[in-house]
Amino acid sequence: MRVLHISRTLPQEMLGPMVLSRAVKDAGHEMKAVFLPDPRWLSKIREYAPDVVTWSVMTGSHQAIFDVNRFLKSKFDFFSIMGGPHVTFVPDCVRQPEIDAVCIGEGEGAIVDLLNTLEAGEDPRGIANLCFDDGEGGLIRNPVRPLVQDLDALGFPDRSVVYDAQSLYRNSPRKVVVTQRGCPMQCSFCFHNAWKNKIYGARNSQYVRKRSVGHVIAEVQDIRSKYPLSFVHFLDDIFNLRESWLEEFAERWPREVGLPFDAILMANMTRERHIELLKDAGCVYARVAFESASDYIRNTIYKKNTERRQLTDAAGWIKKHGIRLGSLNMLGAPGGTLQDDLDTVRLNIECKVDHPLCSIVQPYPECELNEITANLGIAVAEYDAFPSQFNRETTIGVEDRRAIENLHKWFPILVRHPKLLPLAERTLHSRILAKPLLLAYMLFSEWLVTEQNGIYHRAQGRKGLRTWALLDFTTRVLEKGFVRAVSKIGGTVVSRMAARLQMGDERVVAHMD
Ligand code: B12
Ligand code: SF4
Repeated sequence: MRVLHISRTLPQEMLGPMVLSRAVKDAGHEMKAVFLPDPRWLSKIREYAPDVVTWSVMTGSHQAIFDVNRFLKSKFDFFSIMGGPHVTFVPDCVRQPEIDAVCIGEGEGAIVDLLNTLEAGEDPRGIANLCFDDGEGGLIRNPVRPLVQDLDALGFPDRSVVYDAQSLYRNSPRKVVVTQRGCPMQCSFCFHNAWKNKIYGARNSQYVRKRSVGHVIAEVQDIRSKYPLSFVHFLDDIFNLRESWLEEFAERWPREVGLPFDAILMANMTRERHIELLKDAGCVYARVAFESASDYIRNTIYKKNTERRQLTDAAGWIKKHGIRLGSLNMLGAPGGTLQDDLDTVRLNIECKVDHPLCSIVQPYPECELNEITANLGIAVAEYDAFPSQFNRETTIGVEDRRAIENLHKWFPILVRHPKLLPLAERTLHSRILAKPLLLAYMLFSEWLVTEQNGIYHRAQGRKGLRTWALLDFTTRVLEKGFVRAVSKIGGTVVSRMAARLQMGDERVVAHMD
């Protein structure tokens, strides 16, 4: 069977279609991908004539995907299947006649069973993990198969499916790698809690899985033998999850790979020893999720189970060992106040965060935060109203909405330039300043990315004109400004450039954890 994965060009390559493609190809089928915008997308689809079209769906971009799928269904004949977090939690969308099936939870086994069944001309409606419209106003929702326990047995993700279709990802010297699945924490705003408990009813011992260090290293060596690679971005939600794993990784990585990398750490698991190991292994940038300075918001609302002291300790050790410190923060919490959010700015200032990343909280489907916002009477009415852009506006009915949205734009600037705090406080309620602040936020975020690029260059020992910070910053800002100005006219070249320029923007890492 011929499978085609269709996706928007996102700020970084996606592993979902790569792992699906590994399973699809190992089972003897074919898989390709198309990334939008692509002026030749329709002719590519016509030439390839896929039997099955796959989509990965996140809340916020779901409507656009449903629309494109509907359009394609009116032109071509294929079986359409969607997977990923949005449809896992909102499978009802399969009632739309153009969506033939949705996959709940992990998809490797389900997609292979589907292809084999369709090829044999049999009825796929009994396949585990898949959900169908029953034609009578209800759903056929099959049970999920057990979680994949041995991640090494899945093989390496098939990168060619993505890199052959989108050269921006292939040519980038920075590649994403994941070493685990699952998370033991219970954070109310994160999909893990709902995925583990509501979808799988799993214990942490089944849910939290790690690849062997040898398998990860072999994958990175394999990538390096085929594609440009000088920096590894580990996607793991908690890189310091298991100390014995970290010890082995830190011992082998510098000898067997020797590339600089970045990672996310969980403050309540972090010891200074972890930072020493990471530093020795080549970590140049580590992010810690602060979320909120308020103990009530962080632990009662967000359920991070993390003391303020654990945040400041982890941050202090990262700085002490000369690693760039990033923080992840969320403003506009249900039950929180503007003062709580200003305290979060102050906590970041106290910790001297180099790369402060901030979003405005969104209660995604089936996450516990929805129940919390519903109990407070400020829940999101419709997921369809979710912004598809990175969280820059509030979707829940919090007080001081305007001020929180303005503070979000000020956030990275204030953390790096605390003297501006009194000025910022005077502007928070201003409506006229909203747009200029957004512009300042975007420019400053570009500057943070420039600083980050500088670290990557230094870690590689690179020198020369293209490593000059001011030049890097100016070139990217001018290019983006130019693309914005002329993109209204449309055109192939501009679309391509716009897609390229998304690479490395602040959203790449901003929402994670
Ligand atoms: C890396 C990452 C990104 C990257 C890459 C996104 C991507 N599409 O891969 C970037 C930075 C671009 C990104 C952006 C966003 N992200 Co993000 N991201 C992640 C992260 C950390 C890892 C994803 C990953 O690679 N997992 C590993 C792969 C192997 O798993 P997977 O993609 O889930 O695929 C498996 C299954 O879901 C399923 N599957 C997936 N697709 C399909 C398709 C078919 C046909 C089938 C059968 C099965 C199937 O099978 C796969 C293998 O088992 C996750 C959190 C996490 N730990 O998973 C958040 C996460 C997916 N992101 C999330 C969000 C909210 C976003 C944004 C909306 C943020 C924003 N507001 O801008 C955007 C949306 C972008 C988009 N349109 O896809 C949420 C999604 C919640 C939801 N209800 O939708 C998550 C779960 C984070 C969270 N804490 O809740 N993200
Ligand atoms: S927010 Fe981070 S620590 Fe919390 S459950 Fe999600 S991945 Fe785990």
